Amino acid sequence: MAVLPILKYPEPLLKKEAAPVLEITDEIKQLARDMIQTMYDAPGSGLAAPQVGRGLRLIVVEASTPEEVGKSLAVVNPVIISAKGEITFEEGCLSVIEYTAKVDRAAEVVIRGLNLEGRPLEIEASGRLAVVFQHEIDHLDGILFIDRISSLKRDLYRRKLKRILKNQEKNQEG
Ligand code: K1U
Ligand code: ZN
Repeated sequence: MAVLPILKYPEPLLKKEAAPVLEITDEIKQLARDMIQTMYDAPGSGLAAPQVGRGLRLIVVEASTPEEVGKSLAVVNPVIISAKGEITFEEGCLSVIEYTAKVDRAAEVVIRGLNLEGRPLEIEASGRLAVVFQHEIDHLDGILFIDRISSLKRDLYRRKLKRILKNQEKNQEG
């Protein structure tokens, strides 16, 4: 298993729509394992293949209940088949540095997809897990949580990011 580098906004690959996985090969299974390790290493509670530079419809999520810590789940070609209710949740993203913001999402979702054995999966999620699934599936459509906040907040974040990157450059120059 390997920890993969995570692409950071404004990397253009993060804005692209990902392609369906046509066959669950050993390479896809290895990618899913590496994504799980990368998610735990970050640490994060989810990860989508485009975040590690692979334009494929594959996500992993940390699906633990308080009783079961460290239970992760990989979903191939995930689709939201139903959504209801509303929740406002403070989101972060491993690809969006030094920023969190409140985002409105559906409070309960049902996700369909395939597991790594190619068997159909149906997952009912609510609360934080529902938010993480929606956030990860957005990544597959090239959507970041900062695309779901006001343009004013997004502009403020872009300015903040410019300052951060400028300072990073300065510090690297010595
Ligand atoms: O897609 C991602 O970048 C992962 C993202 C998932 C997410 C979390 C919370 C709300 C919406 C989406 C993250 O994991 S952000 C970091 C995070 O949640 C975390 C940080 C420290 C410990 C555990 C989790
Ligand atoms: Zn994210």
